[in-house]
Amino acid sequence: MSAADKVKPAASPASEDPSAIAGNISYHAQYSPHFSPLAFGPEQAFYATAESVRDHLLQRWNDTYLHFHKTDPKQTYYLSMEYLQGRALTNAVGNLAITGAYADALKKFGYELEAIAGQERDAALGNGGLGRLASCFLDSMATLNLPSWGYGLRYRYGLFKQRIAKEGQEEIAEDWLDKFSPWEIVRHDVVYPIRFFGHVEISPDGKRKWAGGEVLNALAYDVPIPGYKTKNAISLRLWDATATAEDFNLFQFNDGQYESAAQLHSRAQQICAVLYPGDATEEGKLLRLKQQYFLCSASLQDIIFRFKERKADRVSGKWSEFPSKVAVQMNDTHPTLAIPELMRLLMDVEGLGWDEAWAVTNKTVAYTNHTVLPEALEKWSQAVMKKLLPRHMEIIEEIDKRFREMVISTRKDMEGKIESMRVLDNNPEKPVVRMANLCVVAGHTVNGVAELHSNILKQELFADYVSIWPNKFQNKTNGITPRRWLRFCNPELSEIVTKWLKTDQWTSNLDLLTGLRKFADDEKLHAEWAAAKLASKKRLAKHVLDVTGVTIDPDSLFDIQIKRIHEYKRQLMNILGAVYRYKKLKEMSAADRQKVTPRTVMVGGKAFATYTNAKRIVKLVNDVGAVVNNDADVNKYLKVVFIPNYNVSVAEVLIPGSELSQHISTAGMEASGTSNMKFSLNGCVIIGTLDGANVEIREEVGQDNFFLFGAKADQVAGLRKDRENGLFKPDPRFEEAKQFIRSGAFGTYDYTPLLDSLEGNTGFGRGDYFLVGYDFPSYIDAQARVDEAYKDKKKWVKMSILNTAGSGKFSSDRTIDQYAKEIWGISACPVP
Ligand code: 7GP
Repeated sequence: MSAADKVKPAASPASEDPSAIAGNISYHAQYSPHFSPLAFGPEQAFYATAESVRDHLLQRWNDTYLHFHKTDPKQTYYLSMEYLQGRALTNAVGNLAITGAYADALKKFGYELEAIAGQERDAALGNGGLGRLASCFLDSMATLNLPSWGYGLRYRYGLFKQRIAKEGQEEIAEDWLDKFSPWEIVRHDVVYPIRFFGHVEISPDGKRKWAGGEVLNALAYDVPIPGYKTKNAISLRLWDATATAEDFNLFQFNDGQYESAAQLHSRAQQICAVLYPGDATEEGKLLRLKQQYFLCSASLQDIIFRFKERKADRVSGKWSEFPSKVAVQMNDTHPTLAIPELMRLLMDVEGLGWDEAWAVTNKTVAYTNHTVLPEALEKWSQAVMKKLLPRHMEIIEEIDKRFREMVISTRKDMEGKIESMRVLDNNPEKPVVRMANLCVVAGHTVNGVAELHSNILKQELFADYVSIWPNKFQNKTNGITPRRWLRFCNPELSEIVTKWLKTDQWTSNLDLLTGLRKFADDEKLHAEWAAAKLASKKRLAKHVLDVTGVTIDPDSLFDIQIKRIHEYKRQLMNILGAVYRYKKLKEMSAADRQKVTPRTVMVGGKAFATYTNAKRIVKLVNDVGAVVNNDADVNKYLKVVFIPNYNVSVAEVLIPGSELSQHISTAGMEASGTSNMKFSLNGCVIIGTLDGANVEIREEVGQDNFFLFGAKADQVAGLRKDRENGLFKPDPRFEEAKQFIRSGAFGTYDYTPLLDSLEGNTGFGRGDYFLVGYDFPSYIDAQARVDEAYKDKKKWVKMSILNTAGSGKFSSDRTIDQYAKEIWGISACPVP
């Protein structure tokens, strides 16, 4: 039956009355014909509903654009290669405060809003924490009415989808755009040319200009981002790469040379095909650099266009005004090319001299570092850079030269350090451009993402620069949006929080959560709190059954670790702990087993396609699960489940249902972590090391409500040295767990290389660099404390409440407010 058979179509979206909304949904089913007219199943209902909601968003987007245009405030542009937006429908109606109206409207078609929202595919244009952070930031920027936009790429396939097969993880292309995304609006009038390759031309007056090569187009797609309970909606502008009809060689085509006729079109498609294409080959490296430049060039051309658009007299310059109107934030080093690109546009296109262009660039760009892992600090081959971006390479060389001269002339004492501080590494074997150094030299501010991480940046990674620019370095502890990560994903707990605080204002002022502390012993609250948790655990158990076929017991302790699989995050320690627990259970008498706290250990996360050890870890978790879960002696006391295809919408089911979550990285390695904040906000207790934001979470929730173990960051270097000197004595429990796996207890797969990575002398990529062996005994002890604590229900619920109560600091509203005041210099500009 068609939608119109049920409800008469109505074109206007403006009303918030359920009947009018139902009419508008019916209208979209009818007149935005993506499907044939008679069908109106849940999928069709989702698209029609989303398009109806989009009408509301567009109205706000237009009003906001116009308002910013008129008031001409300073605006921030967030450049990021990643955004992990997840689903948008629940969030959009929630932020617009029209959830009830849409739920009622859908009932007229016989549908539940929650089920319809579940039809949506995740927009998975990100890899991990950095990408999800960018999405949380957009939500906060819009909510705080800040003039700000995000820029990214519109990947056709995003990050891969993970499937678990017999051999372990398999990657398949993510099909989020296979049908279409109802949230994006293509802007056919926002198109910029992007050049690659070519050469530098020098005119008679000495002016340099980039010419030749090949030119593609960047075409804008806007995803409106609504603020929470405000009229403001900002933009996530995603660039797609296109070629024109002129680039299509009709002559060749008619001559049967189909592929070469459309060569440029196919190259355009490659640019936005996937996030992080494999970079083992030269082609792969070139493609990644193309992607980065594509994002930077299109965004900066757009920023300059808007700068001019907002005041007529900017056509002829007034460039010194630019930094008072524009702030550019580089989300890690991927958008570093924004620096030479802004220099190029200012000098070669707008006619500024070097000093003037440099002053403008320096006052405009700032850099956030998200990791200290050496392999993630980008270095691009100078040869590749010269070939793809010859003019930018000249500019980078000049920046490098001027930096050296500055240090030599003003800081004689630093001369010995210059080589490692330079932008260029001219090592004849492998000359490279160091992107992080370029960001530090050119940006006005550099920040880390948690106190500990920012201190490590200042004391280690960027220590030499601190002595030159002591005021350049800041900390901005990460945050998460409380709307998506509590209000919308955990309605049961949200209601309880609102009821006890007697206000729902905590959704935009998360510090109000401290008000829960005074009820931490209240028995009534305990009962409600435990009931909400149980409901979420049941929902989670259903998800696990649906996607893995494994039945888990909602009365067992739900213990979760979800994040990208990486040796430094130490999922291997988690699984070794589970193996040890299993072995002990097997050795116990049946009577003793009954005293054990039943546990369900869940692990989820994607391993990068070429990261072999990470993939072995995925396989191991699955193999251990297959044995443990089918062992009738013990599976009442322990289950081990690998959750496939971890993404934002899976997190929204897992986090509310969690009781213990693991944030167990080697101290000093995890810049911040943000899922730790989400878990804690949802009343989950953390077992963790003093790493990243764990340190601050523990301070806020209280040390009694956090299971701490492991080496501290300042011990790590010494422990590695000791190990190198043969001073490390492994704990027998660690040996026992490894030996059990080696014995073949979990199948015939060869785990030798994985386990060997934990043996021998330390060194990167071998010899237990991440100190699993050193931390294992204290980890097992901490887990034993968890088991004991869980037996005391009252104590556990109190810990849970105090975790939520102590989470106020970790709102991304707080983080963004600090960026706005302390880095960007922007202020709120609400639509009246
Ligand atoms: C991550 C960090 O690993 C995580 O600790 C932090 O919470 C998050 O950024 C947000 O700041 N880094 C990445 O996701 C990443 O890809 C390499 O870093 C550039």
